[in-house]
Amino acid sequence: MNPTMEKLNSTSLIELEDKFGAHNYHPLPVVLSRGEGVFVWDVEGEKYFDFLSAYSAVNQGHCHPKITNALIEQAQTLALTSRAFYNDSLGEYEQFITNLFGFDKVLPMNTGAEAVETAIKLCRKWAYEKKGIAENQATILVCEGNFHGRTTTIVSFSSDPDSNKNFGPYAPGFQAIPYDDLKALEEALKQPNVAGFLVEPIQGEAGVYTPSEDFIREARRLCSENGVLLIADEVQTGIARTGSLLAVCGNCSCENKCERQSDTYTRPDILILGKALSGGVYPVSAVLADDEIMMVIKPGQHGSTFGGNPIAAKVAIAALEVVEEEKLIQNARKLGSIFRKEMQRIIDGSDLVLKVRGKGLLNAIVVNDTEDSPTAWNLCVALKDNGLLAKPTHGNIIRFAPPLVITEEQLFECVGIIEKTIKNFVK
Ligand code: IF1
Repeated sequence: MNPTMEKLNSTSLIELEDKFGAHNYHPLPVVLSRGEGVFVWDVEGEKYFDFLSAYSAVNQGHCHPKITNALIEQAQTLALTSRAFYNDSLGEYEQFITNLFGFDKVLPMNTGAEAVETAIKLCRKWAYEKKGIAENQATILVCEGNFHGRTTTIVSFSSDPDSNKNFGPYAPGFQAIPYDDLKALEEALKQPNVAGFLVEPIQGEAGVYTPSEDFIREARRLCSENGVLLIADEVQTGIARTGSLLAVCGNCSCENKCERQSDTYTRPDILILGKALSGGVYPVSAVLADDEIMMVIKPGQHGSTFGGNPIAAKVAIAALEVVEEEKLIQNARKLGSIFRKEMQRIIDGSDLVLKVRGKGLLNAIVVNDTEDSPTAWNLCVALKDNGLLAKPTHGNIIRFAPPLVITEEQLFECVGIIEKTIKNFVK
């Protein structure tokens, strides 16, 4: 950056992005320059509660010292070797994460979408080489309203025109069924050549849709009965966000160190993690599975330049240790139920908001207006003016997902900001 360039203000920085950056986002009009814990500051020094957490990548809070130190130390030691050679961090990380989540092996990648693509390739290869489905005939079931990333294969099975219009031709081999519909799943599983069922335990982007209590557990039973792989995309719901280590843990909260054997835990065949796997300081994602599935990929058949790099390995260990050390699971569970109770109280006294839904500290409110109305957006701008940052997901739904390190006192302060903003809001 030009050293003489005086510190630009928010308006000038927005103009720079507008002039020189692709317009693939429409950010809220705030320019952030610092983050710490649950707080972020804009260029003018205004302080905000972050109620988006970079879409649940910053569960451990912004710039968590333990995680950033792991990043800095490793970056000053050995940053990238490629997988052409071994390195002294990857094996330790692989042992750590497979023990923690209870799978034989992990395939390390970088972004969530890369991990989803990896899971799709793994499922298809397993289907041809182990299940005996004829080559190129495998079908993977997905859910309407899904969000699994933005690669051309993944958007091929999106039901959101914003995600896939004019990005065709679309990849074949996917079939969508309604979310949280066990009858539809049971029917679809009767078809030949079904290899897997890719599902978000809670649909984040679709508007934080929490399915019926038994959906994932019954989906597990149906997939097992039909020899189909259950593929859980926990990129957004995982790593303590929903008040359990994984959303598929159901109501278990690691109080009893269940090693995920508890009866409320639904074990997927393939587990996909991302986002908070690094606490938001570095792109780290992972695909976990047992040998029977993972070993179908042989040397040279899959990989990536940065996948499994030493920095990612050290950062991910630190990020996962913070979850345990700071009891983020228990905090998300406790404060999540307080938050929904408080939001319900506010909703009961206002006709601006229809409902609140979610699990742990992944919640959303439905604004009482049409999807294409500016109301949710305008409410988020008003929240920003009152010191809290959130952003609408689909049209009239506002996601509320603070870092899991938030304290009860801070949560009540945020409830106060939301209540005041709703009360004073004029459509
Ligand atoms: C954007 C949404 C959230 C994800 C699940 C895989 C991925 C994501 C369940 C891919 C990513 C991000 C992408 C980001 C905004 C955000 C998002 F609004 F797009 F849908 F969180 F809900 N599976 N979600 O939620 O992970 O490749 O991004 O690392 O694209 O705008 P990624």
